[in-house]
Amino acid sequence: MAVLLELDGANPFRVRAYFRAAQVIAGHPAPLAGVSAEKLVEIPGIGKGIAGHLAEMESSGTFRELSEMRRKIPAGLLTLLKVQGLGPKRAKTLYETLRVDSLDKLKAAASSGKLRGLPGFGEKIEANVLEGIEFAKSAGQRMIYWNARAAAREVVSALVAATGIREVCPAGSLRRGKETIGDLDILCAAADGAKAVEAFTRLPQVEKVLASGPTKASVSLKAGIQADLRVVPPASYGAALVYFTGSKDHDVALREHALKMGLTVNEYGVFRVSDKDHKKPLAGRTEEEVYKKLALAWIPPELRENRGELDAALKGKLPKLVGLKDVRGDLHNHSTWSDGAASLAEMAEASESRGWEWVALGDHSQSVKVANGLSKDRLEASLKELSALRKKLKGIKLLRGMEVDILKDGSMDYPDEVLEELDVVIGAVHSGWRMEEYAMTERILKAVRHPRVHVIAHLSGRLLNDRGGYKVDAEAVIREAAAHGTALEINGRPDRQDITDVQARRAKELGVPVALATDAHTSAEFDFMEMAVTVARRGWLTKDDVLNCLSALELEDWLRS
Ligand code: DGT
Ligand code: CA
Ligand code: CA
Repeated sequence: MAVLLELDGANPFRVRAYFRAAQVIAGHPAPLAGVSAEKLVEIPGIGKGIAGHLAEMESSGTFRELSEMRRKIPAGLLTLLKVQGLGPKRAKTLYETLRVDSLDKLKAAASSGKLRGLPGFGEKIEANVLEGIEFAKSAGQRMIYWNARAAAREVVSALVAATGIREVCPAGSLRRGKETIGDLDILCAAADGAKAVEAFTRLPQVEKVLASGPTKASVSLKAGIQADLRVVPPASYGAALVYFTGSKDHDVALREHALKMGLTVNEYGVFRVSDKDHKKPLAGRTEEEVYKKLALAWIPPELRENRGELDAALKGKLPKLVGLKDVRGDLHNHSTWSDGAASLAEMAEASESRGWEWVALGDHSQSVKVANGLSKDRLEASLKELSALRKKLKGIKLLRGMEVDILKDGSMDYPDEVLEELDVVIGAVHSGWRMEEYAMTERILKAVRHPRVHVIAHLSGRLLNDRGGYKVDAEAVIREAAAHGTALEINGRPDRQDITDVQARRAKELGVPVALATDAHTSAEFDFMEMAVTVARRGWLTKDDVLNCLSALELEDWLRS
């Protein structure tokens, strides 16, 4: 509403009131659904008008004024806002002066140099806009892994329930754990393909059947992603699983490797090249059997990207990948002391009931005002609370961690004597995102070198399908981290997932310890550890590469060192 009002040239105070309300609601620790209007207006930033809108939204999903504004403002104008560097003011200028209301028109205008002369623009902004367009175009088309996995699980269990067929498995990029997923590829072993296809196309999760045949079907799901089903005979289930898990590059490399042995491999099995009609499969029932026939160890799906996994499998040098069960604690999360929704006590108890041996309970530092960062005094108070919790909870080692802002000049958001009191210091950038790459890199390098900083968190600042993050020379950071024994974090929030799989592998190569983090803001979000583990596995990490696999004593030794 605030954005639409601003685009409409409304009174700035009115615009600000909506922005503020949105911020307050997003940052409010507890859900506001079901809260009465009288209680709502007690929250600073929420007035009577907005409380009324909220009530309307609860019953109808929207409110009258918003629907009206949506009709008034061209939808194309909102698309422009997806481009980094274009706020409502500039978007409005573009629309009013050049009649730009789509990304294509924007691209045409920017590439022909028409933006630089407009009020509020310049050559630099024009260049940023061009760069931002490509990202905006691709954003939103692929689904974030975590959501795709939830959709796939629902479909798989419904299909199993409907047909009684037990061998159903999501293949494709989902099985490989890629950060985003183009479509779901569900593989099913059954003698009667038609029966499985029919059950699949009739699932309540299906929005529309796009195609269906005797052994395969394509549908779009209500969850907002396409799903392909393939049904294969049980005797070729393993070969089909290899084929449809991919990646395509892995499959191609596998076939080339097979040919050198006088073998061919396809979705039906492994055959001798001389067996032209593919009459006698040498393997096919299971994946293990297929890989074994090709003189390879079974390759975990997360590694199947043709990044050296065949060679490693051939030499028996595949890494023993870290698993969720190797994780003994979390290093980065938030409580109600800052912008989390659960108290320190709840977060501690939830960690203990997960069977973790230790947990570093964290929050935001003072400068991060939007996230209710802790002043020194509030930090002291939280430390007292934690000491009391330590006496109560004997089953888990409680540490105090903080996500400390790396300020624009590269200094930390607390003085050293405050950092001294913290068990785990996680440095992260939350402001000044538009910095040049070299300046941002210097800023972060300074934190990497800081003797009291243990971990650098979310190194890119990106949000998948939303924003591209800031510019930083990640290689320089990884090298400096290696030199100073600073760890780098894999953030398990599904829309963050940074550092990436490739960067994690690079970190491992240079001996940089990797910290897995849930960045949980509720106790349920400790589940995101699994997301972080998936990225770690794609980065070839073993438990020796990951801080979270240390025992409490080992971790404390490492933190001290
Ligand atoms: P996505 O859906 O874009 O996230 O990525 P994938 O890897 O799931 O790709 P998708 O859905 O097009 O295909 C699933 C798997 O099927 C892929 O990983 C390998 C196999 N596959 C699909 N198309 C081809 C193809 O044209 N050639 C070969 N060799 N394999 C293919
Ligand atoms: Ca796919
Ligand atoms: Ca597909």
